[in-house]
Amino acid sequence: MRLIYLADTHIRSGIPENRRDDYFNAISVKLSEVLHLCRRYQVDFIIHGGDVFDNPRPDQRSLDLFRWFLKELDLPAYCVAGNHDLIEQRLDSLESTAIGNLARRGLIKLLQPGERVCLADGGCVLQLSGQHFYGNIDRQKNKDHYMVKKKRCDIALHVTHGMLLPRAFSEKVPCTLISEVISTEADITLGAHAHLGYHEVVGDKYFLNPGALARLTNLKQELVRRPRVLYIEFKSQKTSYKFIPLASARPGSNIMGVCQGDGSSDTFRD
Ligand SMILES: [Mn+2]
Repeated sequence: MRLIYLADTHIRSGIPENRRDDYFNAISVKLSEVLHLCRRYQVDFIIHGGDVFDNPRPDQRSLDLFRWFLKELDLPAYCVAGNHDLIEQRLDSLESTAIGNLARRGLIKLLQPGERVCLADGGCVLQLSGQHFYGNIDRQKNKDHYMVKKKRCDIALHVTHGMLLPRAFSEKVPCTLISEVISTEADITLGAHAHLGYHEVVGDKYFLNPGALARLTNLKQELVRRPRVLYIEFKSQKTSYKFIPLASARPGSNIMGVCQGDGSSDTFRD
């Protein structure tokens, strides 16, 4: 079983405040490259970690782009909702959002809280689960939403859209530390929301976030970060993965406006 994971595409037709290129064209080209990678690596499905759109009810051009991507992909697309996919960060708004609509039409499959999807292939049973974003997800004392239990599977993979981080980013940004969720039974936890990404291995547990496909924040790290996706392959005895930088992503210095913060002040945006 092979998959590609991408996150935080923030599809929108307007130009974000920190960009000075044709943002819509940039995200279109990146999605084309993701399609190319899916074919080259012969993946069985993709996972999107949320913030598909920059807005819960995007304009037609943005909707058309993502629908084109799904049609060309022609594979199952599992997804969790990000904060930008929800109205006022309310999980009960999901039904009336663009990704809620795509799920109703069977174009994407939302990984609903508490649900486990079992996929079996070549002697490997994969358990797939996810957690949508919701307001205050990172202020809960109970970290259960970031954790999952394994049931009759070889590998468990849990996808989350929240501020899961190896280290605190800023006192002003609520987060959940990987050390707080280390009792999860997920072999791989896929992160989103934290746009700069991370790669943490604790014992035999992997916490992987390739970072956002879109560069939107005015953090100086965005000047040097290359957007990437994560490729994972499950075989009966062995799981392997690699981050794949997108060749089509232009250097940050060519596309970003003035970047000044390093995240320690309130320059952070997700
Ligand atoms: Mn985001």
